[in-house]
Amino acid sequence: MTKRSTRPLTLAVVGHTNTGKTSLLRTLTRDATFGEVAPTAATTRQVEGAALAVDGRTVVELFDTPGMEDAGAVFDALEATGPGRHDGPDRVRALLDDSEARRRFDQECRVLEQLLASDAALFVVDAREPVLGKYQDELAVLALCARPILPVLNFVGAPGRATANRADEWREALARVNLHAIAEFDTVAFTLEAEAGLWKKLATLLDDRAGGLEALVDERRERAAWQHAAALRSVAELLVDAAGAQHKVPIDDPPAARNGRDLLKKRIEAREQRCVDELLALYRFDDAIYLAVKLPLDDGRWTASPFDPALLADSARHSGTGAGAGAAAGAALDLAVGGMSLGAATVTGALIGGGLGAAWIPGRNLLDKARGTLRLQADDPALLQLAGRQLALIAALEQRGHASTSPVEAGLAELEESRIAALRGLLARARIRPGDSMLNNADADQRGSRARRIDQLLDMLSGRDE
Ligand SMILES: Nc1nc2c(ncn2[C@@H]2O[C@H](COP(=O)(O)OP(=O)(O)O)[C@@H](O)[C@H]2O)c(=O)[nH]1
Ligand SMILES: [Mg+2]
Repeated sequence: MTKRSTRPLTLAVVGHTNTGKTSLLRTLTRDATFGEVAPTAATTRQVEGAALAVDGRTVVELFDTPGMEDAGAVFDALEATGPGRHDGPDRVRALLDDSEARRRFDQECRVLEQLLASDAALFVVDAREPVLGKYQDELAVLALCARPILPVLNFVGAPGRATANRADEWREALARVNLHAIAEFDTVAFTLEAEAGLWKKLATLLDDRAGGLEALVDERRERAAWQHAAALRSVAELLVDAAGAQHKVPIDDPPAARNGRDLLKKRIEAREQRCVDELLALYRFDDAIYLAVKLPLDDGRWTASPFDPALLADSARHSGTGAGAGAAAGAALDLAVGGMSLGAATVTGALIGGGLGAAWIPGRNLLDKARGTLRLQADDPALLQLAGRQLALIAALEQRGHASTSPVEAGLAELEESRIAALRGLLARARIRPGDSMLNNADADQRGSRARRIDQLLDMLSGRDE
């Protein structure tokens, strides 16, 4: 039996400046704040490490290194130490021991030192670049360290979202220097499969490490499944709270009624933001440094309200709620206020549209004549809007590498018609239970009907209700 090593596998992340070495570490560690990433040259000057653990045990240690900038000159210096006289690593050590060379090749020496101290290297390539001589010089220098090297082709996009690149040219050039196991992994357009592929390729080069790397792949998969379930639960909780949320407004006072409607909107918007915050934290995109560079969700906030009329019209179209939110809510109100005073008609006219019409609640009185109040709740287009954008946000975060610095682009998730029908049914049930919404009732029983409502929505959102 081969002896399985239990000490962490140490990997030097090497390559030319700006190929995405630091970005690779960010994405593999799910840490958007690791090191410094910039489109300018030589942002990483020191060697910095990060650990990947499974069940509290470090499996892989990654070391970020400065870019090799003048590998050609380093190669010449290595030749000058006596070509063929010693084996590769001895020649590299001789160079590292030479104080003059160390001064001249400060950055390169740090890289070589780290590689000699590591079990293997991830050689990060910007696959959009042609295979220039300087990259071949780098490979020649790195090869002298006699460590397994896994080239990682970056800037390739994700399967189905490929960006223009020269991956084929690179594969050919790498094969010429006997590098046949190659990973394609874009640090920005993330997929779990590409990441698993990287670790599996590495395992082929490091036989006695296959067990630990497999455990890492499994852990990543389990974590992703767990995160997905937790994310859907956040959305289900949001929907129960938003559907049940209600606000009573006076029948005969349009300004007061509008004011009440706006308050209800604000409470639901704030509740949606809480869900956004939960999702960002869950997928570890919530760090302050990260938020400073991430924009469309402006600073982690939606730039548009779920009650934005244009968005609502869109979601009404998608969800088959008819010509528009206003029309649907209006029809329900006509039923509810039939035979009411002119005052009620004026108020409802002032309120209808913009996502907080007053959805008619079967079996209950929307209009409380005795108290002179009208109860407002979010209507279907507004709630479907909430669901659609949170689901889109989940999808966007699951395909986002932690090296991304561009805005999160999350539109509205498209739901199948049968899903929408099921969702509307569940929302209608949540709507008639205002006591289950935390927005009305901070003491809502977390294990009673609220929990059942959330579980039903969760089953529906995760497709378990079929
Ligand atoms: N679009 C895209 N940009 C990337 C990718 N990897 C890195 N970048 C960007 O490329 C630049 C250099 O990345 P960095 O990680 O600092 O490179 P390093 O010098 O090798 O550490 C930064 O602006 C990154 O945001 C990628 O896979 N796709
Ligand atoms: Mg760097």
